[in-house]
Amino acid sequence: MESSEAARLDREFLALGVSCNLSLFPTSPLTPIISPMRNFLIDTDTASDDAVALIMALRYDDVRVEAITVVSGNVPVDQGLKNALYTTELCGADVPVYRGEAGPLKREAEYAQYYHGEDGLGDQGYPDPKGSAQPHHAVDAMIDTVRRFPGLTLVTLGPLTNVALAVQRDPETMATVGRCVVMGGAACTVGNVSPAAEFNIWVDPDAAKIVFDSAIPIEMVGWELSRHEANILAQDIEDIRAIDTPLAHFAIDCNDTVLKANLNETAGAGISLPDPVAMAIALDPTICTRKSAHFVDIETSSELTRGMTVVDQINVAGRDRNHAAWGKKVLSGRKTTVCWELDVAAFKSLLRKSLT
Ligand SMILES: [Ca+2]
Repeated sequence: MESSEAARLDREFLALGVSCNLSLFPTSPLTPIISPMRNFLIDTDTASDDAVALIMALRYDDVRVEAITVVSGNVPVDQGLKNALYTTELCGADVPVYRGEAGPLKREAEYAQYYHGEDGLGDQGYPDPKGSAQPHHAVDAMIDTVRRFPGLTLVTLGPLTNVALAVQRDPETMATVGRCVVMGGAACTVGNVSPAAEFNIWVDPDAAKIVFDSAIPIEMVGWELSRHEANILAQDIEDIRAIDTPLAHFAIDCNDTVLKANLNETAGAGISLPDPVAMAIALDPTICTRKSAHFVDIETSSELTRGMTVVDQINVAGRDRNHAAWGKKVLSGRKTTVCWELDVAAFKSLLRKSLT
């Protein structure tokens, strides 16, 4: 069977909520163990919306989070590590957390503490986590986890530095990822860190290009899906507060600086939650109500459009006149699934359910 065909069948299988894992210690080396659980690996620059996304995955019925890998992004990597550990402990989850790269492949680290708070969790004075990171590097852990759970779902919530290094080190293993849901980019629309680019891709465009050029089957969830009515508005905040659990209050409290910054920065009311939107689509693919596959390339050299996710929306990249810029991508045949529309009510419902 062609590997792409196998990957397609695996993805369809996963969409049915069933995964086929090769255990480290199977009863027979050739007998796959059918598990009712879907295996997730989450790469995160853990700040406030990442924390909410982690809760959603950790509390979802048929999903087992096998590993959390942390990368520099919204906050420095050690702060993100603390936040990821704190969030898993809030959920009572026993998931290994790994420290990854402290900055982009070729550029200086850039953070978004003006948006998420100095500690990334709204500066609420949360205590340090009780646990600590695993001794192995996140990139090693990522490759090892993908190897152990072929067909797993990789969800990326931060810059793609860790994933790019894993692709460079072991492209064959990384190509066995079943789905890769990327929170990142802005498909044919404005950016949030520059007019052209969204933060995760802008921070490390070189890494994003490596990942988008790879054989990993990417579903791109741009930040525009988390705008406007997808914001957690005053009534949504009231509904979540009314759940009255520690997780519900945490989800709102840790986004306190986001609530204020969102209003100042984009004149948008409410809390913007890009990572939970992407996680919702990873957990329940039907929450993305319109998607299509396109060639997508990442701008790495221009200062004006650094980190722009250029989507061949109307399929013109293959024309002769575009050969210099797009020929290599078109020849590779590697398209990205772009998510265009969100079932907002289903997203918010899933979010509330995870906080009960
Ligand atoms: Ca994030």
